[in-house]
Amino acid sequence: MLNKLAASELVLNEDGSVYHLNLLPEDIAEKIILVGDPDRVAKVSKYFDKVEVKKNKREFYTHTGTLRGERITVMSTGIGTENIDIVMNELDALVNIDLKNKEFKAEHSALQLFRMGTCGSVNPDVQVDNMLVTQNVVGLDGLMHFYQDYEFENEFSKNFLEQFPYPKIKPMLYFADWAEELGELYKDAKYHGNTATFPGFYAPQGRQLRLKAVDDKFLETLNNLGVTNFEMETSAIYALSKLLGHKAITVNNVIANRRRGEFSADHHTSEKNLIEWVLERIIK
Ligand code: R1P
Ligand code: URA
Repeated sequence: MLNKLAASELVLNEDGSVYHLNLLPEDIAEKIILVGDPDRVAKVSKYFDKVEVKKNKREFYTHTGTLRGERITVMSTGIGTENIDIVMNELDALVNIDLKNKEFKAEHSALQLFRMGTCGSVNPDVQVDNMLVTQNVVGLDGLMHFYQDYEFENEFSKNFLEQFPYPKIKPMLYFADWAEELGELYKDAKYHGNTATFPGFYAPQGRQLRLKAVDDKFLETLNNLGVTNFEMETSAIYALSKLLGHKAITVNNVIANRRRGEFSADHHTSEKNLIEWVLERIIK
């Protein structure tokens, strides 16, 4: 009885689906592509042989079907790590919790998660319209402060934490421990970078329209500490995957070079290239 979850903790819809994603266990594949933009879901699933499931609620759009005979899901997460908190916990509930009895399953199931996103580079030499796989990620968003976290340290994290000069922000670092198993998806990426994940697009990423950011030199400072690119989801995807026992990797298309002030000349074509590049490498 003790591990039976209360109705307030594991919230379900009337049809028994998980509350925000609006999905039943049979609606998802083991291989899941996560994209930020809800419009990107149909742009991905149009390559599937067939789409069997189409469901949505709020910003969470899901299509499941087959590609070259293999079952696959593509789902939008919307923007930000607070949405990733929902996506990761509800995806995990779909495979590791008996939703009818609200009890943990005895056998653990691991999902394979591929974030297919966009990012801005802060290394002047990292060029737009290329694929960047996240090797290490610096979480500057704060989500993981609310979980009992896992200890992680490598050369990059040690150097980064020793030199990080903003005392009010507490970074949490993670890394891609799945990379070696990924073959071409990992090897063929033009860049293997250190990604910083932020809780915003403007001042948190050093953008100043009418408001000033804390530091004019934010981009240079992070780049000098080894950060290659900025986005808004990967820290939570890597950390929660590790804690929940799933495998995750992020491939971002670089659409902006912040140091050179450049934006992709044709980000629609760039997005199409990203989709085709990833699909070709995750299903043979
Ligand atoms: C900001 O424009 C959004 O774009 C990036 C950021 O992480 C953030 O979600 O990723 P997506 O293109 O996957 O949404
Ligand atoms: N996504 C981000 O979060 N930042 C960028 O600069 C580009 C895409």
